[in-house]
Amino acid sequence: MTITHLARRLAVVVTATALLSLAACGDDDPAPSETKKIAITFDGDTVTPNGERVDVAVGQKIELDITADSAGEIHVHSNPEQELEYDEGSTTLTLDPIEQPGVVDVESHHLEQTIVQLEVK
Ligand SMILES: [Cu+2]
Repeated sequence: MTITHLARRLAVVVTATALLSLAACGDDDPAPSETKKIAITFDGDTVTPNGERVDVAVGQKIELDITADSAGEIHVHSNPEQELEYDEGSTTLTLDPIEQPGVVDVESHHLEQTIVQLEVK
């Protein structure tokens, strides 16, 4: 076998591998195993982000990394709804995965503000 033949064989193997990995990421994939992390900061009467849209996959693990100047509560308008308390300082909250596509508001009722809108699809 000449060097050229060897290179060609190698190219065929590489192409086949690339096609295989492409085929493995179709649209019917289960929820990404990667956790969606959303950083949220409460400071006085303000919260950041403030009404921003965030894409998440159905069933994806969602984590809220909260920094707050005082303790409070977050309301998630999923079905069923979720209420999550956080402390002053840093708190990491894990949401129950959302299994229905749609837009889910994440709010602070105390501030009467929408923190993020989860676009679940
Ligand atoms: Cu609410």
